[in-house]
Amino acid sequence: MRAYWYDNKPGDQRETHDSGRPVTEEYLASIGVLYRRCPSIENVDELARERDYKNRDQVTVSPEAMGEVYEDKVKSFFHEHLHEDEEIRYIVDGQGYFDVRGKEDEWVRIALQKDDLIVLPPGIYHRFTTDEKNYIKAIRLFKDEPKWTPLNRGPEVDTNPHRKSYLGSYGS
Ligand code: KMT
Ligand code: NI
Repeated sequence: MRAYWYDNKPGDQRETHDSGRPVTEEYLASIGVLYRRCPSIENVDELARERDYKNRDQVTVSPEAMGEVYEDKVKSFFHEHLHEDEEIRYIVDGQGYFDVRGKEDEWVRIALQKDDLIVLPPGIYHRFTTDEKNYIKAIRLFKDEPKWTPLNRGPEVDTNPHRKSYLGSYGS
């Protein structure tokens, strides 16, 4: 895992967009984003037990796995959104970027690779993209039924109770 402030320069979302300014794991924790390196699936099982997760699935995001819808999928993952549930992702293979909003509403880019696990709290605005290698395999964990409906950023979602509760816990 490597985190840094996004450079906001034009160019494909899959480029690194590294401003050269690093972001620490402590900063991520202060906005409710938890990082764990899990060299073994048992580490993931343990965390799932602790947090009462009962289900999971595995997805591969790549042109080979998705065919002609790949480019559209990658664009749709990159729309800024939030969820009413926690989002946990464990990278099994390949790599990709999760961008999350920092306290001043600036993008933090979190580069994840094999064995990296990330917990995004409910209500945090974020987006996802593959990198220039166009390949990631990840396990998605969920508590019961998947409630992954992405709620795209806008005035209505800004006043969603889960958004307000997030800002109450982690807002500046
Ligand atoms: C997400 O939350 O955007 C995704 O599930 C993308 C695929 S998981 C790497
Ligand atoms: Ni999401």
